[in-house]
Amino acid sequence: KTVAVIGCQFRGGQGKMGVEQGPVHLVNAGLLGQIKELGWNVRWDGYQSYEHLEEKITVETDPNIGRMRRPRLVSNVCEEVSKTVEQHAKEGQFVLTLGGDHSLGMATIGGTLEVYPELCVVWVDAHADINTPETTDLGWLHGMPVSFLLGISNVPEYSWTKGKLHPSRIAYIGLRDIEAGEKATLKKLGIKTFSMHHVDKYGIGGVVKMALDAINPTRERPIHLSFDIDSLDPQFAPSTGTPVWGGLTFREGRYICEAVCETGKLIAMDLVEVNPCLTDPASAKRTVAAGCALVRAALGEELL
Ligand code: DIR
Ligand code: MN
Ligand code: MN
Ligand code: MN
Repeated sequence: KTVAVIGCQFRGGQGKMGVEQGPVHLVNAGLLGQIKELGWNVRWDGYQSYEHLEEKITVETDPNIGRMRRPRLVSNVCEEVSKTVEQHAKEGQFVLTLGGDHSLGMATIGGTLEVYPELCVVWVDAHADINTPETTDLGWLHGMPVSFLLGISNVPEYSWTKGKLHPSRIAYIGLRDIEAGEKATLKKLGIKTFSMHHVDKYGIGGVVKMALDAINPTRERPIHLSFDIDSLDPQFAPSTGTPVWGGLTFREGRYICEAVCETGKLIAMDLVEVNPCLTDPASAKRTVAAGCALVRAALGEELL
């Protein structure tokens, strides 16, 4: 068993410096060695820097499309990442993408969907990331990837996103900061959403079971886990661009990874929005350590 690890040094889907440093910090914390110790062959795909695109696509050549900021840059980077992910998945490798911001979700899931059309998605996040160019408030693409995966955002520059994900094949866990337009979209499409309220009410074990029962009732479908570190409460993951109080405990976050791994159907994971530059070093270190532990759990680390 081989895991391809892609270090996506990309921050263009949001406005804060430093999220592009997430992969370096995760790797420097020993993540690749930790994965090897779990018995995986690691195919490190390297740090993917997008400077060649950043140079070509400047703020001047990339004006807003509607409210979308840096739309061409994000599209070009994500299209490239999508091909990389697809290639690794095609070769039968587990694909681990280290972000970078969550606009990358349209790339990673777009890539795995090409290889696994029956795919379902567990999206762990404080946010639903389902804004469209019409509903987005701030215009950053990291709040919009799911809308492109579902095909409800139609922008010519994003025609490579095929919109093949069916709304019944995605479930959210950890939600607590959703905009009005997003709420309307989630409701209209009947998407399975488990907010922190549900985590409190049913416990994380119940929530993960209900989520999988909804999107993967016979557990036959391959699963892509897209994990935004801001799903964790800021006390466990302070170093992220948009922290929101009242989040998952470290154990709840890790339980999701353990339970999804236990299905034996997990074929890809994204760990995104780790921004080690936003806090003091100790808080950054804590956030990175939490991220490494989540990945290990998803890749089969058992506590006992
Ligand atoms: C907000 C924030 N809903 C947006 N989204 C974030 O920009 O659309 N996602 N931070 O992770
Ligand atoms: Mn490669
Ligand atoms: Mn997100
Ligand atoms: Mn988020």
